[in-house]
Amino acid sequence: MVTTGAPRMKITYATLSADNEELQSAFDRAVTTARGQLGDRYPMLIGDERRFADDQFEDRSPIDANVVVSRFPIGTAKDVQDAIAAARAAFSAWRDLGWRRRIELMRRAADLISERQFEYAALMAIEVGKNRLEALGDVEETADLLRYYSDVMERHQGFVEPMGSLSPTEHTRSVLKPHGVWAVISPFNFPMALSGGPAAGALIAGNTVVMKPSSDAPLLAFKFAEVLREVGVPGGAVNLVTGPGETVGAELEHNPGIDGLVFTGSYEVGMRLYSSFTREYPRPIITEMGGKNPAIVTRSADLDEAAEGVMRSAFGFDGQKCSANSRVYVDRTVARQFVDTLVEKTRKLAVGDPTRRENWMGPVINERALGKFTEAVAEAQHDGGTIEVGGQVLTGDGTQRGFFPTPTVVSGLPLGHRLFHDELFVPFVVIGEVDSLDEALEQANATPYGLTAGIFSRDDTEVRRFLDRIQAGVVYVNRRSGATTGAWPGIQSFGGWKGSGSSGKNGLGPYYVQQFMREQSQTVMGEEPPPA
Ligand code: UN1
Repeated sequence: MVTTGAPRMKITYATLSADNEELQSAFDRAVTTARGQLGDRYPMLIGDERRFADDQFEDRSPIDANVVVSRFPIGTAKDVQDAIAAARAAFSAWRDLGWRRRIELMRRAADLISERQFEYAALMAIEVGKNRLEALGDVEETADLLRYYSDVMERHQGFVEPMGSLSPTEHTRSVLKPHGVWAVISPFNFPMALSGGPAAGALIAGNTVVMKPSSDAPLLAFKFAEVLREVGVPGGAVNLVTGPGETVGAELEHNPGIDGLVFTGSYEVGMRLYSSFTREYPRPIITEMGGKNPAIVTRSADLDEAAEGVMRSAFGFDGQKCSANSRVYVDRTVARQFVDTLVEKTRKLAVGDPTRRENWMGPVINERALGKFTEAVAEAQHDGGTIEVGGQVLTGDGTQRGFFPTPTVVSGLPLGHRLFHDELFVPFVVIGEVDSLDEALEQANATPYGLTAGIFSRDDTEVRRFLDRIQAGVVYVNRRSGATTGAWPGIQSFGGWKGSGSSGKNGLGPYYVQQFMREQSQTVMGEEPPPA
């Protein structure tokens, strides 16, 4: 087991470097072990059944498209229906187990995930192309999500709140109760945290779940579901189906046996789900969608800090985070110096096989993503932009078997250009020059998105103005470790305003678990209050 002797150093997205040799060699060992498991067949999890299928799809590595990471069933509508039936059958027992017992199981699962951090991170690095710190962070974030949501449930003692009384014989309380069965549809970019976190929120609240991970990254969601079963979460409480959105996703969207849906992914899919899921009656749906996250650099900024923060958030995991920084509004008087510093830092980034210690950036997830990158570069050039650095696709040393863009900084495009507004999900950042903070804020807010945003300024009045005016659910001031990225459970809650998210309540934060419950007001007449 690779976890034996693995160092216990907490790795978050803000961990800047790990020159801990013990950690590095533990990760190298884990990669070797992970390679031995590549190509394995996995089942769907439906009730207590492990359901294999003859029709399978291959989950291939973006580092080398010849490498099959895992094989999963191409699920059918019938598989989804069976999973929903299993989840419905398991619901009342899971609810009646009580929140104390549920969080006990979740905390045990969290510890198991932390123990296996290296094993899971190595698989993830190969599956989606994350570097080691990002992959280790994703796994540990998942464990902390379980812990944090458990803590919230505990702090509120299961959300039973005594209310006022209009007479001595009237006793009222407000109780939050689970809905039933939730679908959890998750993306490739945080394969464990974005499948495990939402599933944990639903489960801790007392719901049962049917998970459907991205076909680009089903393996870590599967590992998560397996851990839950291992610690004793009953089979029917956590189900997992795999396969295409058009069939498997569509069944989850339309089946009336689903009581709530939590989705993380693109704006287009999220908006479609948002309206179709509530067509019959208002079932709860939580959507976390995209971002076109701005950073503002004022003339008072520490430019080295700003360039470092932008570089990390624009290019970390190749810009494939919905929190990624993809546009910068910089005061004209410091623009040249800022861009030069950013370019200098960007040139130093090593791109290549991200399972290797020396590479900070790996591939984008698939050929389509690479196509988006090359199109954006061509469009920027065509429309008069300057490619300050990057704009290339690597081809040597085996990289031609994967999808490796170079980190790209573009200046000189008009502020109204599409590349300032459309989310690309690739390592591509556009720089716009502005004359004032107000102009920067106006531009920053002029998109349908409102997920994350950052400012670099040493002027308190500017900072206050930014905090007052910026339209985003997660904001950062002078953050060298990431201008717009790197939220951590219980530290920064994470969610979007406007077109970036539907609920106005963030994940990773104190108001998340409650969204998986509905309120009941209970008034009981009598001399004595009713038993708890
Ligand atoms: C996402 O990319 O969908 O703050 C969300 C961050 C991460 C974002 C994850 N926690 O950078």
